Amino acid sequence: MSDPVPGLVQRETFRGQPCIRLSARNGDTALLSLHGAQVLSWVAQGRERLYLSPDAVLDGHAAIRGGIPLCFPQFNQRGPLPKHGFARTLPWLHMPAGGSDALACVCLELTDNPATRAWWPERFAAHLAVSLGDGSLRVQLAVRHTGKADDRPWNFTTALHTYLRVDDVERTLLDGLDGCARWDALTDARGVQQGPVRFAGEYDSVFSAPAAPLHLHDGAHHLQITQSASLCNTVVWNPGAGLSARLADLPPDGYRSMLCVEAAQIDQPVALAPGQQWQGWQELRVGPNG
Ligand code: TA6
Repeated sequence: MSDPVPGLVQRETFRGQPCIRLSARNGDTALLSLHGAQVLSWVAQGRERLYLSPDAVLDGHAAIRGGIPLCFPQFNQRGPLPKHGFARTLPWLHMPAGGSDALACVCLELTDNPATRAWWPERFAAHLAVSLGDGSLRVQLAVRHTGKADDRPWNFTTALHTYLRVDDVERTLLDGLDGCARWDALTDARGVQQGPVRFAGEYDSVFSAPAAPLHLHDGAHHLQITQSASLCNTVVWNPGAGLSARLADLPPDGYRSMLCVEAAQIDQPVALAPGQQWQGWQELRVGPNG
């Protein structure tokens, strides 16, 4: 079922949920759910690049397992809010997109409302812009303090919690974090990454983000991952077989087909005074071998 909107942006219902499909003339597409402003699919050069769990719950309430969930205004359980904040479990509004040189783009908005104020009293406007380039996908979050001039500043943490599709995580290699500070969330150990990251079992680490792009090598496939300097952390997560079996919305072997590489701001929360705005983005780009 589709309800055409001018250009390369169409409304669509996917598994019962209102979504927006971006289609570029080169054949690349992206699918974005209004629930959570969550990218669910990105097809570039004929290949799906994101992992959406076949057991993901799309009921307009639950957090959706896969794609690109947005964690805001709290990462994980580092604060009093629900895990990863409320942005991923609320409906967002489709906004007219401004001028862009992307092949196709869309912008969604979430502003404070009774549901957000029940958890968090702050006045804010968040905009998530998703753009398709030639072999690339860019997701940009902008957050503004919309309170009155004499309101107090507030803080937030955030992550673009990207689930990348891989053929086999145990044969996948993530390059570019060599020399970056690393906190291992599983063992609470701190250190410095040596060489590329490989995966054999559950993995959950927060790195200081490198200035240069990361490179994901998945067999013959290669993806370049870049994030804005305003996002100072990179999180790498794979649940491994044990946690995969315990997560109700992931098949027991789901961990094999996914790797989360997240552009995040965690260690140092962003502080915004009234009228101030922050923005951060992650860009995925298909490498030379596709
Ligand atoms: O970003 C990694 C992480 O914080 C992990 O610790 C793991 O819990 C994951 O996110 C998924 O969280 P979720 O609430 O979506 O199950």
